[in-house]
Amino acid sequence: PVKKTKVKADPIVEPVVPADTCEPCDTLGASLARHIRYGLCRDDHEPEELFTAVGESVKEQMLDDWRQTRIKDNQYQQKQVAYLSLEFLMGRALGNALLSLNLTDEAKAVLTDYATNLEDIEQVEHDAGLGNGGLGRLAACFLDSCASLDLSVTGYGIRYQYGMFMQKIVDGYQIEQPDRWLRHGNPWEVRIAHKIVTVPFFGHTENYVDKHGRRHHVWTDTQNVLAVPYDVPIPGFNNGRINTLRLWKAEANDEFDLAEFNDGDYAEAVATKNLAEQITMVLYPNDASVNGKELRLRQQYFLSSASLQDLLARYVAKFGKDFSQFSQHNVLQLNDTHPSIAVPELMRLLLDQYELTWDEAWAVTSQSMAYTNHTLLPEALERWSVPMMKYMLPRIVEIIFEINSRYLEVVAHHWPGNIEKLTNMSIIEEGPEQHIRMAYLAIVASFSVNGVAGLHTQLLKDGLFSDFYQLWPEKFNNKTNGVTPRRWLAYCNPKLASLITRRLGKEWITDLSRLAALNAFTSDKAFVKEWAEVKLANKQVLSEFVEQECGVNFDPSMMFDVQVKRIHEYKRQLLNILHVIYLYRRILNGDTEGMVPRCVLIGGKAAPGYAMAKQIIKLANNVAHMVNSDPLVTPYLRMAFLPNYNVSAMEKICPGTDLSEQISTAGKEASGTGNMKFMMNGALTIGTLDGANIEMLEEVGNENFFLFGLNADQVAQTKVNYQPQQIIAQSEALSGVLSMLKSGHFNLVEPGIFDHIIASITDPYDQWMTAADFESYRIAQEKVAQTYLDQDTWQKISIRNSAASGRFSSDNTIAGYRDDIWMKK
Ligand code: T68
Repeated sequence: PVKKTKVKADPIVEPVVPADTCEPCDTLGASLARHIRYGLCRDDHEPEELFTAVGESVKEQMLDDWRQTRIKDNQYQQKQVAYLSLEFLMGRALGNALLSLNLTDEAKAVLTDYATNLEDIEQVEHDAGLGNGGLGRLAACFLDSCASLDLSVTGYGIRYQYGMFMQKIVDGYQIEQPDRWLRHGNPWEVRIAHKIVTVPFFGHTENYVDKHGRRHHVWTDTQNVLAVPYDVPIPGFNNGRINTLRLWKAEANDEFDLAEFNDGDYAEAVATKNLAEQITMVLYPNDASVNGKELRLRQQYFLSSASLQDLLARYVAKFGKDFSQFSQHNVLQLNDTHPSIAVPELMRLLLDQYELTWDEAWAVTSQSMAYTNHTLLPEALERWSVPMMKYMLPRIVEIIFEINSRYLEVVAHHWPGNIEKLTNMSIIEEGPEQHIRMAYLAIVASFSVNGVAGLHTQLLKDGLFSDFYQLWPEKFNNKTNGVTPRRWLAYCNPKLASLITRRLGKEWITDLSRLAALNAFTSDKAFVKEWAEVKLANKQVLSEFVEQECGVNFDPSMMFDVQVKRIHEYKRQLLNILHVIYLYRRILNGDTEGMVPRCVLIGGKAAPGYAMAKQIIKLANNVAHMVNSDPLVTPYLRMAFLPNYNVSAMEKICPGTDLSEQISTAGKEASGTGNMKFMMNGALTIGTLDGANIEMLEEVGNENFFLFGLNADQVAQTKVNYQPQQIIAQSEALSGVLSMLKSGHFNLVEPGIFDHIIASITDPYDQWMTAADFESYRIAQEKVAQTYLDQDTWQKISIRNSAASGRFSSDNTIAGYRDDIWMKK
């Protein structure tokens, strides 16, 4: 261990209490000993407590650098980025922190003194599941890349008491249970009580004109909620930067309790307290449809207001109330429209609190906001009811209407006399009840609007936002998603990482494009052999995990075919299940010629209110049951549904996967990011021309990718006169599968439960076009099998996939955000 020198305060700032008067922090080992002895307060500790002590001591190793980072960033030498997101799907922090701090070996050594090992301690950590899926995990990967690229980026989010629900499978059905992830405390967070801010709700507005003729707006009679920041350190990779993820917790302030206390109504007072604290109680588990609940809007405003007050206070401390420099020093990246209420909130703070004029406030706002869109699905576009918003946030609604009326003048000027354009582009949607179109609000106020993959951005420009693209083409840009190679290769796949490092050196960890050099080793027999051995070892680990979680035996000599992601019709887990049924029928019919033994793994959560997704889970479980219980079938085919798929499960899954299923209906998956994690870890992809699959295919080449299905244009054309019945009639395979399904083979004791699913496949209005792509999928799967039979070829393709994954490092993506959006002049 390195001996630390005394902490030196940065000379440019004077801390209130000089921190360099104390001894520097201990080594990890000494720190851990102290935490165990003096932090836990007792000897009979459970693994959870030991984990807490380890977490606390690792955090302690970051504190000096964290402080230095903060001091430096408060100088505003670099533009400050605030990444606003309702979701940060962080997963576990320990292993990642050790990797970033280069302390893994030291931690391993230290823990042997406690008759335990690092791996066991890591398993104890509860995932921070503060997100639904791709969008939340993207935010987490971005934080890692920002810190590793030495960018001053603060993540702002919500400290949900309950994260994403825990999924149990009972009789094949999904059961949701609360995720009490904070039960044993959270060693990574620090409560910063002196940075509490107050967020107003309800009340009404009054306005008056002062003696200088200026109009003032007062939002009064509000119910105020305290926003308490909990800071989480985000270490850069081996570079001394520790950024901050600031998560807000809602707490009741004491003021409004008082009246009730004085009236003696204790219970009422406590009830009000609960109401305030409800705001950050639970993450909404909908990943692809809006939940128009009032509480969700309260969460959005709470996050936006607290974060902006925090940012403005910091700015004012340095620059005073001259906001003309604000956008030079700050940028806000909105992770989808979820925090887009930050637009009118920033206007409100500047107008009402700092007394800027409208034009000044608008200049600040519109030069500092940037918006990322993550979906084209109409059901996922946020629209908030105006009456509801008026009641909850009256001042905010006034501001939105003012923004809209000024912006519609711009539209009218651009398209003179075109009333239809005004109606279509208005931020306010008319109807029996008015609604605010949050995406339009975000576009109008942002200097940058980006999609998350090439096709997705193109579809935004051509379709969903085409009017806006015509009006402001310069705002639109693409930023194809990426994933962090630290967590998704270096950490989760140590065997492959070590093999790569032995051949290429370790620079790939911060420059993933270097993986391209692996291509040179496809003709190196020893290397190919080692590559295959690593995969086999990882399959062994995954097999143990599947056995433990599902009670199904996955034989590592079989092909591991995996689809893990949220369950949604557009992602087409159904297509995958239909293919399993097809293989199953073939085996029952004795048609096993050329068949490759495979283990099919499906995992993912369904939104609790999404009935069809839940039925798909049930179908997967029932098919798995039939497949696995027939000894004539299992030599060729096995299937499992993995309960409670989450970040830490993916860390075991992607290294051990042979075939990655990315089979969404073209035009529906904005990008996908799981696809990239699999590719990095040497899985081959079977996929459609959708989202980032297109760019993956571009990188790796047609020969190394199993492409199938309609493209986005063909999907749109086919929709006009879609006749699945005809398609089914023409496919012997699909007809057979459907008749088996209809016969009740998989649901003998629960007749009728799959009728909806069956009907959806034959429905001419089936948006997801499962039947249309079945044959092409089946043929592509045949090709997968043939290729797999030739293991030498398969392993080479596997290497080429890893080698071609460099572009999908989130470092690359973040460099794009930095150059084109954040630092753009
Ligand atoms: C995903 N979106 C896209 N939304 O589906 C995926 N949460 O294609 C893309 O790769 C990823 O974002 C990152 O860009 C989501 O994950 C949500 O989770 C969501 C949607 C609505 C409300 C809350």
